[in-house]
Amino acid sequence: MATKHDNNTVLERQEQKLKPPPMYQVLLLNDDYTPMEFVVTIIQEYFNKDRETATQIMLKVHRDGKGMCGVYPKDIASTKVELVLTHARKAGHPLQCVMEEA
Ligand code: TYC
Repeated sequence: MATKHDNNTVLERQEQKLKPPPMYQVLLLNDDYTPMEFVVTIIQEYFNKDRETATQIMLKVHRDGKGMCGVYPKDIASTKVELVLTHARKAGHPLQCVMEEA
């Protein structure tokens, strides 16, 4: 669309080029050592899931090797990964948490 200005110049309106920000999935990965109960509480605490949903996600990770806990903008996803890893290491568990573009 074009807009006529007072001084007779005509400015073509800029195309809208802004895309919505990319979103990131946060995934937990399976391992043989982290206790199931610990993973369930991590999912409840950091991904705001109720106990039943957290248990389903944990079991999916246990069965399939990985599972999605949530989808967030980049900085929030990255903060969740760091918080989960810090909590797991402090507790002495090798739990792995990663993010990937959705
Ligand atoms: N496989 C683990 C066990 O049998 C449980 C587990 C589930 C570990 C999910 C990590 O992300 C994980 N104790």
